[in-house]
Amino acid sequence: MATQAAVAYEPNKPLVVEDVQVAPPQAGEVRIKILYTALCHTDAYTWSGKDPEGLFPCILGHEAAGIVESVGEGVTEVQPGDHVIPCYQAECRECKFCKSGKTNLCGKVRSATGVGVMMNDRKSRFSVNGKPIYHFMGTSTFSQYTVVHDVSVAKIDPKAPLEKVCLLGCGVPTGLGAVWNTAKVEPGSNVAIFGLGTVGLAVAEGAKTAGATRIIGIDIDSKKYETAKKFGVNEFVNPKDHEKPIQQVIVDLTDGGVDYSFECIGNVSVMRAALECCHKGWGTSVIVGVAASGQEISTRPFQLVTGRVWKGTAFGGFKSRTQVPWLVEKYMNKEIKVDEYITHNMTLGDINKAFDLLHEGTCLRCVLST
Ligand code: NAD
Ligand code: AHE
Ligand code: ZN
Repeated sequence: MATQAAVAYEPNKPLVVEDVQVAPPQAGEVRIKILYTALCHTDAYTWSGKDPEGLFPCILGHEAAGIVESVGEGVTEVQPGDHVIPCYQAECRECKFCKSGKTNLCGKVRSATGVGVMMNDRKSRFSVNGKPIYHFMGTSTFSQYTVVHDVSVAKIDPKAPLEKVCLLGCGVPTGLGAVWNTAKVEPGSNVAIFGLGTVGLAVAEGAKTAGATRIIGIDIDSKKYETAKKFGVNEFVNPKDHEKPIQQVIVDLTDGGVDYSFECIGNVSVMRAALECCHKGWGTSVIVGVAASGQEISTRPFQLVTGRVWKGTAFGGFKSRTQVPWLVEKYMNKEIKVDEYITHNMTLGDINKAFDLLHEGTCLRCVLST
């Protein structure tokens, strides 16, 4: 079928919204009519050319919701008409990873999603004038139709508003899960959050619901504090207001360091600061931000010898097909925020303007209708 999609032909060159051919789903695949897609900073990161897995031309996008249009042979868990959220972190329930009970990472299709193709024939389902266009993260949601693996589709309550719950495809679950699943923050803890974008705010919300007492937001943009208060941040530090390194500022503020810290920016120097502001003996720091190709983290090993723990999280540790529907129910029951992260609404045709907005301090999530 011919459909409108935003194609990234080269790093940083404006996306071209044009007619793209989308092939029918093959065995184990699902074609989805995407109705709403949000933009995440990871899309901007790959578009910038700094993602070692970034391939061009491609169709970016991974935070979306839609309706199943058709399914390939052997697909049993969804059917046309089902309301779904595509999941960049698959869940096959059969591989070594899924069965381990130790991780939400899935091994079934990752070797294909990392190189922009589908597992079956290692080819793309997208083309323009007969030339293939790469998939992205196994989702490619900046398109009116996309094809994904069946293990990458979460079927959700059809009553859920797709223009809101599309956010449950990435940023909000990542922040909540970083707290609930990866760090496992306990009541009474003190927490430091570096970076108060959508992911950092969702960490704050997760920390508040987990019963954290002090929730310290750290951002180089002081305007972020006002919004962050609504998500649970109750103290704020702008590193630019201090001469001392930010880790020292936080250690001094918290009688030796925080119980948990979260890096939600993608900056390796901040990752170090986030680890080093943790309390000796037990403080745990979780890396959430995605850092550019070639970047590396460092610290004195003594930081770990003396009991600090360094961790990372992908999609907040949530098992996608099982837990995204559960998160949708939590939203429907008003137990988690979603609407509050949506600051802008636009259309797919305005996607380049939406990316400009993403780099402005006032934009959390911009939802595009396709
Ligand atoms: P964002 O750009 O909206 O937020 C980043 C915030 O960090 C901004 O408020 C900015 O002012 C602040 N900031 C920048 N430099 C800073 C510094 N040196 N010190 C303190 N604050 C600073 O981004 P987002 O959408 O919230 O995403 C955050 C990161 O999380 C990105 O790297 C994104 O790629 C990543 N991410 C990871 C996962 C995952 O599964 N691990 C999922 C989603 C997003
Ligand atoms: N290709 C990138 C990987 C970036 C990355 O770490 N992605 C996160 C999700 S970010 C969503 O906004 C993730 O889930 N990683 C685990 C995985 O399997 O990709 C790079 O830098 O190489
Ligand atoms: Zn994302």
